[in-house]
Amino acid sequence: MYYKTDPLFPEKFMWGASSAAWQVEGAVSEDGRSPAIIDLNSRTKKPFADNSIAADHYHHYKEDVALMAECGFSSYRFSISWSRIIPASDGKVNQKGIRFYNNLINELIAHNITPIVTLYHYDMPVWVNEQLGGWHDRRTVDAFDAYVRVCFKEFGDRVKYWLSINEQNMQICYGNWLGVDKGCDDWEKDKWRINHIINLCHAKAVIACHEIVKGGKIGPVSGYVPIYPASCKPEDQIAAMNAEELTEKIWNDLYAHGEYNGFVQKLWKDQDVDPDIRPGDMELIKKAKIDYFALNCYRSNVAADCKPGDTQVDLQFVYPKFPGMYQLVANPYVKTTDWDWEIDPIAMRYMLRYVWDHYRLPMMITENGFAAHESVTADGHVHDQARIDFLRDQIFQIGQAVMDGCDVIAYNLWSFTDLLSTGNGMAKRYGLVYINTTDDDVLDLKRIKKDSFNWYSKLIRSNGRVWE
Ligand code: BGP
Repeated sequence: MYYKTDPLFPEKFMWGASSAAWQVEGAVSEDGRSPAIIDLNSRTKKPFADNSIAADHYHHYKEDVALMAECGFSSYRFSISWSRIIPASDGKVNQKGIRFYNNLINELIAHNITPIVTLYHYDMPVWVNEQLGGWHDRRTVDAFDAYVRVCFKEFGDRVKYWLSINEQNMQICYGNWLGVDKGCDDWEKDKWRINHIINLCHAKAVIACHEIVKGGKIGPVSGYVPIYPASCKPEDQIAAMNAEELTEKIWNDLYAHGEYNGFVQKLWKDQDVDPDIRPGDMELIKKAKIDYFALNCYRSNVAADCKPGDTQVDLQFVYPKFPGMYQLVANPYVKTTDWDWEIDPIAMRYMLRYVWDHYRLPMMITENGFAAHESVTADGHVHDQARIDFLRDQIFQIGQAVMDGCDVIAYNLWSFTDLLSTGNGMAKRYGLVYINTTDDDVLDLKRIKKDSFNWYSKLIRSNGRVWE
């Protein structure tokens, strides 16, 4: 529907930005933190920088929070590093890790910024992997439960918005890229056992949050890439539905309804997969009632029919084929970023409508943003008009979705400062604030407000009314 007026955002809408511990903090070996698998993974991404320094937020958190306040933030979504809190298999809590997050949370609250905390954002501690078998072994569920209970007890008096696991769907869909497939003989089958163990961890976190945190709310974080059919050919529509199931819906149905849906159960039967569901598991999952969906959305995809037996020729990463299910194809109607990500603001409205229609739960945007190669110009500024254009169009569509009737409670863009990209180092910059560092040289890590900082500040201080 086309509206006659500009969008109106709810009165208490939360505006802010998002980060993940391993991508922003640095200080990987300081104050008792032990290594995470993603640290090792990031070291294999040369010529990009690894995560040992990143944006050095660990040492700059006060300055960063002051800048957030200057911008007018009402929320900040960040993650806790598991191995900073529990660095070893003896399960002892690292007080220096607790102190860091206490300081950060207190600093945020002192500036009227609501903390939204992710418990797990890709950073499996090495000790959990080596000594418990990581996602392959159910002992990890207990270790995770112990970790999240520490977080709820230590921080739950001040943190009321919690997120369980970041992009479980992406961890399964891109297991190789994120290093989740380590130790698997047959990933296509093993991934469903791993997925089940992650589901148990998610359920434990939801249950423990409701038990321990007074007034606490919690939900999963879905990595969401809306999928359009390539044409009105009926086969393309079914292909798009298959893609939706295999990349998002299987997970979201489980979070919302506490059950594996019929599609995935058929798939397991067809492919002879045993996800190793044991007595009591589904009762636990059913008990874990989420309060909202957190959604990460950057772009969209297009799916077309793909016959069984159709084989991949090239472009496996960008346009993969899943014979008998779907294939991804290019969208001629949208432009792309420097990294070939579709620039599609309407995907945001589509996603919110879709998730609202299916689950009727409040939603918060926990990631959305524009990456570019950037540098400081001769005048000492970073002029990022392309990011402003991107954000304006995306946020406008969120407003449209709100007018459509969707219950959206927060928008946290990715990212406040530049930080380490999952796969493209410091070269892929997302921030409203430039960090003076490169993949080759750490430089002075100075914070420089980009033009988008000022634009976003005006928008959020007017609760989404001033767009210029
Ligand atoms: C999301 C992840 C983030 C972040 C973002 C951007 O999927 O949750 O951790 O990295 O994607 O991705 P990238 O850094 O690869 O551009």
